[in-house]
Amino acid sequence: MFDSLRERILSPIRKFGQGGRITEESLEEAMKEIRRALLEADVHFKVVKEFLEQVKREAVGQELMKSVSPGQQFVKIVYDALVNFLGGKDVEAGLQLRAAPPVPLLLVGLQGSGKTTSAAKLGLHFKKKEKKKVLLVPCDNRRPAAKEQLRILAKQADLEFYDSDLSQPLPQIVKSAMEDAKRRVVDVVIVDTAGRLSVDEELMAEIGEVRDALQPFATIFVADSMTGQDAVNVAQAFNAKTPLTGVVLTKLDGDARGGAALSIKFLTGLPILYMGVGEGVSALEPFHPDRLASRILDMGDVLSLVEKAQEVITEDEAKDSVNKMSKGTFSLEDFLGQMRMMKKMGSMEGIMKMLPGGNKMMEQMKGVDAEGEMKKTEAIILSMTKKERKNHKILNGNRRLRIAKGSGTQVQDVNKLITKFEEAQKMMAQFAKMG
Ligand SMILES: Nc1nc2c(ncn2[C@@H]2O[C@H](COP(=O)(O)OP(=O)(O)O)[C@@H](O)[C@H]2O)c(=O)[nH]1
Ligand SMILES: [Mg+2]
Repeated sequence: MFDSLRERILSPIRKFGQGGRITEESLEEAMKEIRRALLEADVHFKVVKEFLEQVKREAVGQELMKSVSPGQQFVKIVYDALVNFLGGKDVEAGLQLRAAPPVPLLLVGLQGSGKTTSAAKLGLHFKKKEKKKVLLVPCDNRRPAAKEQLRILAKQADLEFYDSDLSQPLPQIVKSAMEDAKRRVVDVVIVDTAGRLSVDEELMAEIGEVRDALQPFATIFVADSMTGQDAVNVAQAFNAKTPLTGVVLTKLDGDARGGAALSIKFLTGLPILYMGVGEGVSALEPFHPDRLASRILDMGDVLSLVEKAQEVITEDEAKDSVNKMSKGTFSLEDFLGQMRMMKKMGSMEGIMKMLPGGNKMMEQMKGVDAEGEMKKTEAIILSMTKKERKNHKILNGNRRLRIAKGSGTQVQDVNKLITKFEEAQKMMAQFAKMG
């Protein structure tokens, strides 16, 4: 996510770290680099200007040039500016459904921005996180395949589906859908609409009609982050005609440059509510400006990682694991268990990137096949007997040779794993003492 922006912003900051003090010239130079980084990330020039002014103001106000650790202080200043432009701190992430059910939500946006996918993602989100019963309503009468697409997604996410008769006028469809929603006693109704390749009068008029008939609790603009500033212009055009509530920013898993994310709130006043991070129905996250700023500056996003972990690990499993760590009875068997849980959380790369400094670690590990290493580790541990897994101390030369053969690896691979495991054990014991 935002890889190139991250590198471009961090490189001048890293230079500060080495040289100690900051001079007027080195600050100027860093500001120039950040300016270039933002423009290249397709951030709107007005936002770039304002962003740099904020950073400059803070740098002067906090007497950065007299500071003994200007690098760290500067990172904090840039972090604060990022949080500010991504939407500010202390905002509630996501959409709060404060209305009597069934709560109607309307999704609008250009063609291909991710509306239909986001309808299902949002539905699954409300179902999983808030135990809501959700009805998906297709209202895209332009592309016949869109209805089927939504039906399939509804099935994947196990959500209710309204079988719209798309030969009917759209306002009629949404009214009947709301009637049906009351009968089925659903909590949330999500209406997917048609998009165009660009904003046009007909599209706006049509959305206006649907809106009047549906009276949505929220009208959500779905924006493709890959389109950068364009997404912002379109959001502005929509907002002028049909007041919007907020934005779902999609495709942040791709090589989006960050321009849309950093510009949209400042230029339209609309908060980013959710971000799409993949094609699957569960690839949606509530948008936290502070967490994203943290990720951009490679400070990690441990909070999101913990939330992700909570989705795949039961509380008992987590407690058990912590317990063993603190008692120093954490064995290779537990190590294997942890590795398998990590696998459930997604790719090694995805997890690493959410750790502080993770992007830098990834950089250093370039060429190392992390998934392959993990498979190897798994094979080695699986080739051990139960007794060996419980107590690695008994692993003498003979046993190691047998394990290497059994797992199709080399003795040095086995040795390396044991050393790494012992280091991990030591570290855990230390952490346990600290806590
Ligand atoms: N990688 C990625 N792809 C997405 C995301 N959201 C949507 N897509 C893909 O973008 C394409 C268009 O999405 P769709 O929901 O049909 O857009 P619509 O025309 O606005 O309804 C599809 O191939 C989706 O799978 C996302 O967050 N990440
Ligand atoms: Mg669609």
